[in-house]
Amino acid sequence: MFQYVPNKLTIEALDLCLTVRIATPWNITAQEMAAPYTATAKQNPGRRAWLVEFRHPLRLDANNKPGRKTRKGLGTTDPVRAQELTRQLSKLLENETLWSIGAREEAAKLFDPEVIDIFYGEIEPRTTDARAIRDRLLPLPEARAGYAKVVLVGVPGAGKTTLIRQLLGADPKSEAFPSTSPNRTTMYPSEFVLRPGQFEAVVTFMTEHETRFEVEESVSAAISEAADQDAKRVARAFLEKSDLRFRLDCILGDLEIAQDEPDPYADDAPDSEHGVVGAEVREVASHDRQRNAEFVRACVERIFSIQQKYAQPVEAEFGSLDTLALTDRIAALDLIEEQATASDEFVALVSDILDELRGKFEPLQAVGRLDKTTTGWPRAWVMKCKPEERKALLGSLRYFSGISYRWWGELLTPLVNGIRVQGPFKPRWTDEEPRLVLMDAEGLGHKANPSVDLPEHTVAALHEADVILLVDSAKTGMTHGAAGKALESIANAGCTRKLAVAFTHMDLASSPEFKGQQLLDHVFLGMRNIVDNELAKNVSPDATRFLLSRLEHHTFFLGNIHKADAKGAARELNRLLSHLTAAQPAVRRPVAFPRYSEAHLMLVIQEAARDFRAQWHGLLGMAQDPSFKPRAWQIIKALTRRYAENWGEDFELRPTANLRTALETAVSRLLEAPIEWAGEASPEQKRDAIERLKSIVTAKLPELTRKRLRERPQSAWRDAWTPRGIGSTKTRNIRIEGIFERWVPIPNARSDKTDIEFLNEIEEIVRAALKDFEDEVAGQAISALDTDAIRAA
Ligand SMILES: Nc1nc2c(ncn2[C@@H]2O[C@H](COP(=O)(O)OP(=O)(O)OP(=O)(O)O)[C@@H](O)[C@H]2O)c(=O)[nH]1
Ligand SMILES: [Mg+2]
Repeated sequence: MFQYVPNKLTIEALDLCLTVRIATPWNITAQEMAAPYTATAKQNPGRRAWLVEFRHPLRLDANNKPGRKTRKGLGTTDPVRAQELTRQLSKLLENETLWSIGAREEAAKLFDPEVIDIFYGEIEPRTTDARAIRDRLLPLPEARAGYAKVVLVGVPGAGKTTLIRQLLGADPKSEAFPSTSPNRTTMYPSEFVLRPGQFEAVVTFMTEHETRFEVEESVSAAISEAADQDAKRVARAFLEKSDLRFRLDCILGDLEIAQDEPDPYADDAPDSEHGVVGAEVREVASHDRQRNAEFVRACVERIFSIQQKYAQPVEAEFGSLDTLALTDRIAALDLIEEQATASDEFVALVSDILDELRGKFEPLQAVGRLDKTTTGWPRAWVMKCKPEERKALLGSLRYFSGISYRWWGELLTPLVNGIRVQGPFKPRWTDEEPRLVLMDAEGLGHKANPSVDLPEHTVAALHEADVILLVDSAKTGMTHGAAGKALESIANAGCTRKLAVAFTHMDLASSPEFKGQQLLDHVFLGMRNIVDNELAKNVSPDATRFLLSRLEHHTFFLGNIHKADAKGAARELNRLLSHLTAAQPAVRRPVAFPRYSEAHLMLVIQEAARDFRAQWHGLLGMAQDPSFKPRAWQIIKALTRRYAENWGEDFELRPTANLRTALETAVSRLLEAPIEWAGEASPEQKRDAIERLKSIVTAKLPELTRKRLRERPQSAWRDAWTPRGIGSTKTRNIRIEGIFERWVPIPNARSDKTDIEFLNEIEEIVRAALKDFEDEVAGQAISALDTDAIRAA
């Protein structure tokens, strides 16, 4: 039987406890585990849609055993069809030879597509294929056709989306699209194409599998909160995830119906009524609000009852939660959560919530076209319309991008993972019809960690862009840590030549001391100081000079852009527009190539590995580091689950991004310091060569870090996730440190094979880039010789 040992357990004793605990009565029994896999058709109470419940042999449960309980929609309301699909799934579950992703094609010959989606959808590698869906349904115009691609980056609230509204000519009052607000607003990639012709839009959604993961996390966070019997706090934990990203309240509505609640997100609520094509959108009707609130209340009640049921045996074992010391209370809550989340009641509640979410897509059947999976989960929403139907289109799109409280209970924003809109958009302050692709994304930095490293998709966007427009508010003037970090990443990625900066909020920045040109100089000087302090130290003085000289000509000062007429900003907006539309990348031919020292490479990698490891020693609480404070055990645990199950990087802790950034800094430092040059080159040509090399090498680093820290150690992440109960936090941290020790070793004189392998992988990338570059220079020289020979002939 499980022995309760207060505090100070040794790790070995802990592992023993965990093993014994697995046999406690509230875990899955041996009989259950041995039972053959089978599927059962079900319906959630009060719903017509059929579901199927089964244990998935390839998914691990909380005890790291195969057979996670899974409940998925069958995409039908017909009982006969539901029974037939369930019978087929049972057949698949009987046949062990089909239990692998490689057997999918074989299985597809034997079973209906729904069955294949249900079984294999749970184990498919998770890719960020939403962009691919958008590219397929509405491809971006090519650069050849004269479309420059502008990527906007900046901290939340900088004014990126407000500037996009200006470029689209979207009226802030009557159209209010895309959504803006003083809070964190844009949450997913949004692409806008200014192109003559019809309006077209594609919205892509999270998969059912991803949505279930988010809902599970929300319900499980609420279960942890439920110990204190405070319904409001439980509802908050359930409806608002701590990162404010997956907000169930937007979709489900709130617990309480506050008709006159002041709207905290005022900017996206247009003044006038708006409509969707063929239907009218109004505020959520009061009977709908009532129904939504009842649903949320029922969920909260079910969360309390699950918590109570599973708290009982744990409290009987440990003593009442109120009386436990902090570490024991944490361990007890962890155990309760584990038992609760493995229970039938939990699976049923999550499934019910997913049914409710699925129902929220129903009104959209009337407008546009919903592209669905075989089991009926929406994959994308597509709409085309004439130029004169613009208002209606933008009205419909607000379902997917709005956050206004007025529409809580009907919005789908948290389920969206990308939007692309194309059409004859045009700013009000010009007669031109610009051709542009504008790419907006989530603000940089995280609520809990403002100086967080850039996510992988942002780095990919930097490489893809023709112009990188760093937007910042003149009120704060780049003082936010993430803005400086972005500048540094741009310089390290060799993308300085694409950089431009737009300061917004100039209307709020003026003061009696600073007006007119003085104000512009003041704002520019603020940025200059940051660049001087940060970049000169972290990149190189030469790279810093280059970046500043670039910004002297490519900084734009904008104010009042939240107003339709953007009073006073027209001239500067036009200057910015000309810069964006003219931004086709110049083709630069290399004429000389740099040489580097291998010893230097070894030193910069050593430094990068040391920085990364020190950062994580701090985050895991293994060493004191004022810049990287220890993170809560729940956050570390959530991270291990994300890596163990291969979920995306949208989380406040991102080891892969940290390693990638450390390596970017390292290779940038190396490439900035050649020991010699082969061939004659001017300072500008040398600068070009270094920028090119940095761009080629850093573009390869995301793959390297993903493989090292996610793919290869995936089972080790699972081992780090599984510990539960007393002392598990320490065990988990030790296991994570073990992963880093193995995959990010600090090379030294006693380095072994695995350390050398790490060095070699990076060296290989640098070497390949240098070789290609050298070949290109040689090719140039040969073609020059040929030209001379032709001339001579
Ligand atoms: N006074 C004034 N307000 C502005 C200006 N530009 C933007 N704003 C306001 O600043 C707030 C933030 O603007 P957003 O465009 O939503 O900021 P964002 O950079 O897209 O932020 P995220 O989506 O959270 O990353 C909004 O309330 C805008 O109305 C400006 O030039 N002057
Ligand atoms: Mg925004």
